[in-house]
Amino acid sequence: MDKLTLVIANKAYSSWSLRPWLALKLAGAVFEEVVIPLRLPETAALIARWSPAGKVPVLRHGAVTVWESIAIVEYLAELFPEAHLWPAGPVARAHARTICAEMHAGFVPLRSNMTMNLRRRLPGRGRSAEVEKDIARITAMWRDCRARFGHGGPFLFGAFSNADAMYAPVVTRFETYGVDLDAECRAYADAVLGLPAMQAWYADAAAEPWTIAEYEAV
Ligand SMILES: N[C@@H](CCC(=O)N[C@@H](CS)C(=O)NCC(=O)O)C(=O)O
Repeated sequence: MDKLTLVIANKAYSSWSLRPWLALKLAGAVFEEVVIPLRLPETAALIARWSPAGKVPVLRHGAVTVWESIAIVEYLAELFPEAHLWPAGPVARAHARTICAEMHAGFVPLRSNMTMNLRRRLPGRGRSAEVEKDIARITAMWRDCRARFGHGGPFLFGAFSNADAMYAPVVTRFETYGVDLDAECRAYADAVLGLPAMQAWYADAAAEPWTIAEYEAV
């Protein structure tokens, strides 16, 4: 197989980077990771070497370049069919793709008021009425997935899937901002947080030398 490189940003802050990184790890892929720290004078030029869109994550696979987290996890599902990054069966698969699209396109209040920050604990911060609506929608969605599709394991569709990769940064936000979860959602969050790959990402985030004042000022 051609060489795989995933270009990402700070592990402490970059929720979009975590998603395809986790999918790659859970697929058992061998890949090189390139971290470009955000908010430095050279950031834009470094990202431009990899993608004309000016954002990370970017996946390079030989001559192929894929950007946008959702497109990357789709590509990974094709590249690693044995990893079953989409659940089996058209109904579960359609549902998984739908909630991934909902995540990719939406939850703006949650994303902007509860920014990802793996090195902080800020219980109660950022909880506007709009954010509460996002939390209610996401936890209802998780409960629904677990009840309808989750029988084969602890994740949204039983075994780990791209849906878990897309919602992993929401799990970390609920940790950072101390969102109380019911037993079902707590068990799901714990399953995600307990993944060795998630623990490795947290450890790397803790060891990063960069601090971005804008993301610390929530
Ligand atoms: N819709 C994109 C969002 C990517 C994005 O916003 N990435 C941020 C980092 S988390 C970025 O590259 N920002 C560039 C910058 O701030 O210079 C995706 O799903 O991949």
